Amino acid sequence: MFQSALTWFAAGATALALTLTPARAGTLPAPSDDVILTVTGKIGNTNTPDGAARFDLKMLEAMASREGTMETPWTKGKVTFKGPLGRALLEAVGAQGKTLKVLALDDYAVDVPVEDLINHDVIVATEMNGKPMSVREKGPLFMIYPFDKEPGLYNEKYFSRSAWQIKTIIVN
Ligand SMILES: Nc1nc2c(c(=O)[nH]1)N[C@H]1C(S)=C(S)[C@@H](COP(=O)(O)O)O[C@H]1N2
Ligand SMILES: [Mo]
Repeated sequence: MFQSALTWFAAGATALALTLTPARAGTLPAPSDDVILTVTGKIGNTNTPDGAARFDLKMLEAMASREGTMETPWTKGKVTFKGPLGRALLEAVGAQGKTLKVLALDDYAVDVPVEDLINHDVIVATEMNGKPMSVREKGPLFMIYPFDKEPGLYNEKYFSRSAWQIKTIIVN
């Protein structure tokens, strides 16, 4: 029993290490424009003296990204979301934790397992239908699960993790 739990844990840790390739410490450039996302907590790469990783829109747009056309509970008809893969963001900050506390401008907060971003092509959407989202349109950043590719994610569990108006992510 103890043995198998250990083996299971070791296998999980290995899978995590293999899938996430953190950028090397110190390789995160400083933002040159308005900061729209701050990442803190268990991260290896920072770009401000207070130990945070801060991103402007250009920095997020430069990351490995995905675009998907899908229906969501919050939009009318099919819409196309585009943005950096959550995985790419985790790698950029050198994330070392297991859970993300995602905080929004409206003070909504939700815990998102790091595994979600490893196992699914979750994006931190910066665009809807080819345009940035205003705060009124649930921007500037909206956590979008790949409902187009994985219809099994279309349920309340993942809806609640689909935070909009994201401003801060704490890696715990
Ligand atoms: N920023 C922000 N994101 C959010 C929420 C919110 O209140 N604020 N509600 C969450 C919850 S609990 C769910 S189930 C879904 C859908 O919320 P809705 O049904 O109120 O639209 O969005 C999630 N994302
Ligand atoms: Mo909810």
